[in-house]
Parts: sequence; structure tokens; C-alpha cells
Amino acid sequence: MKKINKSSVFAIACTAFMGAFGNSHATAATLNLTNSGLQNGTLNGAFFQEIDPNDPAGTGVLDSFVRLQSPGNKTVEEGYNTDARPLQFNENNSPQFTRSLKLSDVPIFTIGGVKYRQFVLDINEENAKDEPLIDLEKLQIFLGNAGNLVNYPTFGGNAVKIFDLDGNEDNTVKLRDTNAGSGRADLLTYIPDSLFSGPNQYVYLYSKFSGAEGGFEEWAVQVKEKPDTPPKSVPEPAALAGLGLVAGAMTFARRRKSSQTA
Ligand SMILES: [Ca+2]
Ligand SMILES: [Ca+2]
Ligand SMILES: [Ca+2]
Ligand SMILES: [Ca+2]
Repeated sequence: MKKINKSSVFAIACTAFMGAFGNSHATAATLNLTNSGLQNGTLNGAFFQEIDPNDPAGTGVLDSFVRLQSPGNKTVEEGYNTDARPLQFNENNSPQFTRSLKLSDVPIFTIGGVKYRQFVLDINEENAKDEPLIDLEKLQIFLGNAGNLVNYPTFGGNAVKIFDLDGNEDNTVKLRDTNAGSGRADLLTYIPDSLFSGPNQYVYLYSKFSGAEGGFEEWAVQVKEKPDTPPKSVPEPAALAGLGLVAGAMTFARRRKSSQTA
């Protein structure tokens, strides 16, 4: 597992600052997943893993629930999923791509004996210069009591924040568009399942990116067949195998394929 990088210069500066003002939140940690080869690492309890385009375990049907794109010439984008309209930030207006998400639709994976909820990120960045790079500045997850909440970050008192990437300090995950092209997801994000407690059953995922050019970024969940839910409609794997498309397997097959253009 990759270690979290900290800027020693910045740490020294922060130590001086903390000595002067006693501010325990004055440090920042960066998890850098931009090096070549598949990268992974942890930051404030979350586990991040780049998707291996050749790993069959990384394939599946994706169901997107929030799509973000920086407006105009801006390179910062933020937003969260909800059924409510109008939207608050830079979310795609289509109910197909920005919508409510039930906790029961977020699959659980066990890593090292610990259960995690898994979210999938598809990055779309230009593959020129340093533009494939993009920084995840903020990642916050709330549990809400309805699917059409508005007014982040309070949600009118109808949602509880259960995870914050910056909960301990101002953290950043440095990412890149590893698997370029439409429908090729890049990052698996695992949040401890133990945090998803309480009566609220709607998941709200807020994220903020910088260095965001090119196409949209999109958060999704893998559609897993679970014992407590009926199997969902998925493309026939055998049909794909017959065309030799499974071997490449960096594509996450998607529902509503006709609407995948950015
Ligand atoms: Ca991608
Ligand atoms: Ca970029
Ligand atoms: Ca941050
Ligand atoms: Ca982008």
C-alpha cells in the first residue's frame, strides 16, 4: 500500500504556525496516485485504488448517480447527487446522471476483514500536457432522509455527514485519467461501512475537483447481484465475450448506453 506523501516544507511551516496559534487543523496531507503503474493508498480512513484495465474483477455494470463538469473555461467543479432541481453547483441536469442514491444500492466489499462501501469514479480529462491530472479536493458523504434534498451542506437538517476527506485536515487526492475514453472508469473509492449508520437511507456524495478540464467526471456504483435484492438487468457477458470485448475489460458496461456521449 502506498504511503501518504506529506510536504516536509509545508509541514515545517505548519508546525511553526501551530506553535504560534495552536491550530491542530493546520496541516494537509496529499495522496498522490498519479505515478505510472496502478496506484493505491489510504487517506483519512478511505481507501483509493486505481482500476486495472486488465482485471476482470474490476468490470461490471455501472450506475452513475452524479456527473460534474467545470463550466466554461473554469477548471474547478463541485456538486452532489439529488433528485431535486434546480441543482446547486456544476451537476449535469439529466435525472439519468444526477439523481438520488439508496444506501442499499451501494455495494459492500470486504478488504482485509473490513467491510467497505464502494464508489466508482470515472475521470474524463484530455491526454495532453499535464491535463490528465486532476485533484480531488473534497469528498463528503451524507446520509439523508429523502432523495430530493437541497442546500448543501446543511440540507435543511435532513442529512447527517458521515464521512469527510478533510475531517482531520485539508487533504487532497491527486489523480489522473488512467483509463482514457468514455465509459472507462479510473478509481475505486472505499469508505468504511461502519460509518453508514443511522436511520437515513439516502446517500449524498459531494465532491470537488481542481485541475478539471475536458469532459465530465462521474461517480457511480457497481451493480452487484446481492442476495437480498433481485438481479438487475445487465448486458449478457457471453455476448461480449463472443466479440472478444471482455478480455480488454476496461470498459464498464453501462445501462442506457445510448446517452453516453458527453
Ligand atoms: Ca477515465
Ligand atoms: Ca486536468
Ligand atoms: Ca481538501
Ligand atoms: Ca474533466
